[in-house]
Amino acid sequence: MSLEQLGWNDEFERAFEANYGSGYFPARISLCSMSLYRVMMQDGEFPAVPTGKLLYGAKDQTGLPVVGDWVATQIVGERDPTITIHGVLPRKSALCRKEAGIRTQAQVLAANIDTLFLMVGLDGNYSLNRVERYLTVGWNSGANPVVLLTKSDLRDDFLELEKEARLRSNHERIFAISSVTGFGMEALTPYLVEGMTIVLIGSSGVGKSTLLNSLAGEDVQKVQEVREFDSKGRHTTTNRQIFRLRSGAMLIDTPGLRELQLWDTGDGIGEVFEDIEDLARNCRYTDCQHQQEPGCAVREAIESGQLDEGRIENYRKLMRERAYLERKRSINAARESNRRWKQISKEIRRREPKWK
Ligand SMILES: Nc1nc2c(ncn2[C@@H]2O[C@H](COP(=O)(O)OP(=O)(O)OP(=O)(O)O)[C@@H](O)[C@H]2O)c(=O)[nH]1
Ligand SMILES: [Mg+2]
Ligand SMILES: [Zn+2]
Repeated sequence: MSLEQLGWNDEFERAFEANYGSGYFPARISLCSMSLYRVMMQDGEFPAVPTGKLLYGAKDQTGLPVVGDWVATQIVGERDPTITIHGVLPRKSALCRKEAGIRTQAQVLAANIDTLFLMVGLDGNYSLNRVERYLTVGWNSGANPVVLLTKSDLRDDFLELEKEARLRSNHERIFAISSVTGFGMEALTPYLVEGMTIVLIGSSGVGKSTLLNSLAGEDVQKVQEVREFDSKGRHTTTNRQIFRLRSGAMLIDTPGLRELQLWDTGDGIGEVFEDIEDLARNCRYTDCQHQQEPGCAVREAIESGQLDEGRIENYRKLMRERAYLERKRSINAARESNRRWKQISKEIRRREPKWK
């Protein structure tokens, strides 16, 4: 298999070039499960281990290899050769979220992806707010976000819901599909092209592994029934893994997410809520909160029925989340610079000549 078929391009080649002389080979991470890795290279797929230097030298979590990453590897040992991972090449795209829980840390879910399949189930848990949230996070990844409304066979109004979602989130690439009846699958064909990488994102039970199996034409991943009473999944998939389809496209199956919180403070919100931001330019006050202020163009649009009330509420919620995240990050940054300063002053004191 050629590296191009695995997604290699000129940009990666340029970034890697200097390494060839020193006995390193490029490879792509195909499986990431706790600290267990597998890599794909010209000769096939093999287990690989990151060096201690890479694991403990990384400045934070985001420096560690994730599924989809291109890495510099070496083959060590004669009789029982092992592949070691020495470094991660700059990513052309990365899906990042705020790590689940209370810590303010980025978590990279997958790297070097061309297309995101952001999956939202049309069953019991369906929510338009989730579609907007996923799109907001997705826009910041650098990959092309496509929303799949799954399990369209479970309700009759799926076409209306598809239309409503497209309208409300200002996004055309939203498709209702069913892995059971095959409905809507042709919409995915343009993305399933040789050398392209697509990642499946969504909560547990939404049907990520089922879609993968259906596109692969065989059962490559285990799937499990969702809980009857609330449509929640059972966290069946536990690692992130690349599967190559017959078309040559690479599909990354991932474990279900409990939450997809914003991380990048890029302009994902502006992309999804462009209409609101356009309207806001006509508000009388530049810092208008669109609550009760006079001359508020956003409220006017809601009152005239031009803008959905739920949409503005979700917009506010995501903006609050972003502001919170920015505050937390600047506190963290201040702490870090404090810590470094203390270290430096300690060092200076240590070096100061002792006169007495
Ligand atoms: N009716 C219907 N059921 C579906 C569809 N796609 C998946 N399912 C069912 O949903 C359940 C969960 O599917 P999975 O593919 O395991 O879900 P997942 O997103 O991989 O879940 P995790 O691995 O836990 O993150 C299974 O019982 C599937 O048969 C669909 O299009 N229609
Ligand atoms: Mg799964
Ligand atoms: Zn306003």
